[in-house]
Amino acid sequence: MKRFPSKFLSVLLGTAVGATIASSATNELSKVMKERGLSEIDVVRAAKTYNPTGVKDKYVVFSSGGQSGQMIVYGVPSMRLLKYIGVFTPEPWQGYGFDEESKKVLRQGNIRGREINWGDTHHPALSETDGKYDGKWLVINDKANPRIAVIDLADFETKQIVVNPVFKSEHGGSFFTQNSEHILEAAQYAAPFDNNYHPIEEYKEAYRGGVTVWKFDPKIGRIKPKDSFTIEMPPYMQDLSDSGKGISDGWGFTNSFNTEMYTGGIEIGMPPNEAGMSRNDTDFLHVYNWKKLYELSKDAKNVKIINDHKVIPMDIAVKNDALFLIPEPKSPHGVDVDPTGQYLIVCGKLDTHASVYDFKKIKKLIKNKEYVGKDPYGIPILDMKKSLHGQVELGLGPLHNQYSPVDGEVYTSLYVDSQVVKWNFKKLKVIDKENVHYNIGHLAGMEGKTADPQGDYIIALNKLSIDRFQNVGPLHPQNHQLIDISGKTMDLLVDMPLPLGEPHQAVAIRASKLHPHVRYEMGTNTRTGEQHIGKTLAGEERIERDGKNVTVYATLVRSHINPERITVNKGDKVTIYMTNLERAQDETHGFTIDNYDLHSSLEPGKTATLKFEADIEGVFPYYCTEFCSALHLEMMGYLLVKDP
Ligand code: CUK
Ligand code: CUA
Repeated sequence: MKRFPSKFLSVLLGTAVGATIASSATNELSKVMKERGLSEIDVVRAAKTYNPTGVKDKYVVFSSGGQSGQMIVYGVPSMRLLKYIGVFTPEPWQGYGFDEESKKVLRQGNIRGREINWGDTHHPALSETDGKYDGKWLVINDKANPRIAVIDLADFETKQIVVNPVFKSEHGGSFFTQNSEHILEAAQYAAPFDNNYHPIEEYKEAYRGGVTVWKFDPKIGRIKPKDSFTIEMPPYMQDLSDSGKGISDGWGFTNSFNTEMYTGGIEIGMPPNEAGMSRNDTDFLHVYNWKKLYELSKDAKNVKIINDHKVIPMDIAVKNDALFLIPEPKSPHGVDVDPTGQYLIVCGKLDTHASVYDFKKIKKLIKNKEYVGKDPYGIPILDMKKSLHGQVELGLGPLHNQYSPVDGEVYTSLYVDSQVVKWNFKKLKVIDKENVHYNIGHLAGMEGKTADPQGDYIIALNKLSIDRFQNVGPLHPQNHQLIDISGKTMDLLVDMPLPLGEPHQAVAIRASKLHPHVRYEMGTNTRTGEQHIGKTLAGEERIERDGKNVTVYATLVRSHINPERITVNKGDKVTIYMTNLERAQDETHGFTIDNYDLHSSLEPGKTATLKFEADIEGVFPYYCTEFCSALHLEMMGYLLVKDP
C-alpha cells in the first residue's frame, strides 16, 4: 500500500486540527484511498472540486442543451447540476408549454404558422455592461429554426422567442454588444431571404448570407424586432461571430466558409461536397460597422423590406464604408475578441494555426482605403498579412478561444488533437497543452470572453466521451471536463457527464453577480412580469359560469387546493386560474388534472392559467405534483365531467 504522508494530510485538514483527529482521519483516508485505488493527486483534485453540504459554488455555468432545445445550469467547481431551463422545447417539470402563459412564449417561436417543438441550441450569451457580465439576461440561439430566446436571470424563465425573418438557418448567434444594446446573429447555410422557391442554379443571385442586428432593451430584457435589421452578405456560409468591445466597440466580426459558393455536391452523381468547399486557400472574415449601419437602417432609403423586416443591401453597406472582408484560414470556426477589444483570434479547423488579427491595423487599412481587391459582390478586401499581428501553430483542429486575466494569455480548443492549448497571443508562443476526452468543441472560461476574465478554470466541452463513463447504450453522454488553470500548467480535475444533448457552448459567471427572486409578488404572471388577471387571494376562490365557459379562480397553499370540486358539463370550455399563496422559500406546488395533459409549476406568488375543453366524460382527480408537505398527498380534488 502507498503510505499517506501526514504532512500532506495536515495541509488538507488545516493546522488547527488536533493530532488525534488527524491520525484517525489519516487512517480513514488511507483506507478509502486504498479501497478506491486513489492516488494523492486524485485526492487533491477531489478536494478542489468537493462542496460539503451547504457550500455553494463560486461560478454558475449556463450551457446549451444542444438538440434538447433547452439550457443546463450547473456550478463550478463542483460540476453539480442545478437546473434545466425550458427554452425552445416544452419542459413538463416547469409546466413550460403546458400552461397558457408559457405556451404563449413557446408559440412565439412558431415559423410561418407551424409549431416548432424542438431547437438546436448552440451559443448562449450573458448580457454585458461595459463588456462585463451584469447577471441580468441570458440569450441563446437555435441553429435549426433560426431563432433567439431571452431568459430572465431573475427567475431563470424564458420570456421571449424571436424568429429570424429572413434566415433559413443560423449558427453565428447570439452575441451581445458591450452594453447589450444589440444582439448579433449571423446566418449559416445561405438561402433566399424571401420565402419563395429559387432553384439552386440561382445560388449566386438569389441566395444570401447575412448578419441580423437585433435591438435589445437591457432595461426590460426584450428584443425589439421593429427596430432590428439584417446586413445582407454574399452567399458564403456565415459562421461564428463576435462583437467588438473597447476600441472595437461598434464593430462586428463574422467568419465564413464555402466562399467558393460551391453547390455541386448537392446534386446526385456530383463529387462530395467537402472537396468543392475547400478549393480556396482562405475564406473571409466579415468586418462590419453595425453601429453605423444601425443609424443608416433608420432611413427608409437605405433599406429594403423583406418579410416585414429591414435589410441593408450590400452596396449600401459598402458605399458607407461599413462592410469589409479579410482573408482568413480555410474553414474557420471561432472568432474571439480579446478583453481589450484590440485583438481577434480566428481559428481555422483545417489550418494548424491560430491567426491573431489586430483591430488597430484593420482600422488603419480601412481609413486609408487600402484594399487588395473586391469580392464578386463588390465588397472591399483588406490584406490579410497587413491585418495580422501574427500566427501561431497550435496543433490540429483549433476551434475556439477563451481569455484569462493574465495579459496575452489565451486557451484554445484543438478538436482533432483532443487538447486544450494555453498560449500567449501577443508573444505568439505556446505555453502548455492538456489532453481532454475527447474531441473538444467549445471551451468555457470563467467570464472568459468578457472585458474582465477571471481565470481559475477552463471547462472543456467534449463532443465524445467514448470510454469515460458507464456505457449507457450506443448514445453516450457528452463530457464536460473541469481544468484548473490557476497554476503554471493546466491540471484536469474532474469529468461531468452531460445527459441532455450536445452542449456546444457554455458561459460562466461569478455566482455573486446573480440575484434571483425567492418569491414573486402575489399574483404574478411570471412570463410578462405583470399582475395576472386571474390573481386570487384566500377567500376569493370561486367558479363562474357563462354559458359553456367555466372560469375557476383557485388557490394552492399547504395543504389544500381550493376549490376541491369542479363539476362541469361535457363540452364546457374550462379556464382555471391558479395562484400559489405561499410566501415561504421553495414552497412550489404543481398542479395537474389526470388524463388532460395539463401541468403547471407554481412557485410562491405565481398565478398560471390552465385551459382545456372538458371533452371526455368521467371523474378526474387533480392534485399537487410537488412533494410540498407532510399532507402533500392530501392536496387534491376532483374534476367531475358529466354528460348533461
Ligand atoms: S459549435 Cu455550433 S457546431 Cu463549435 Cu459553436 Cu459545435
Ligand atoms: Cu402542494 Cu404537494
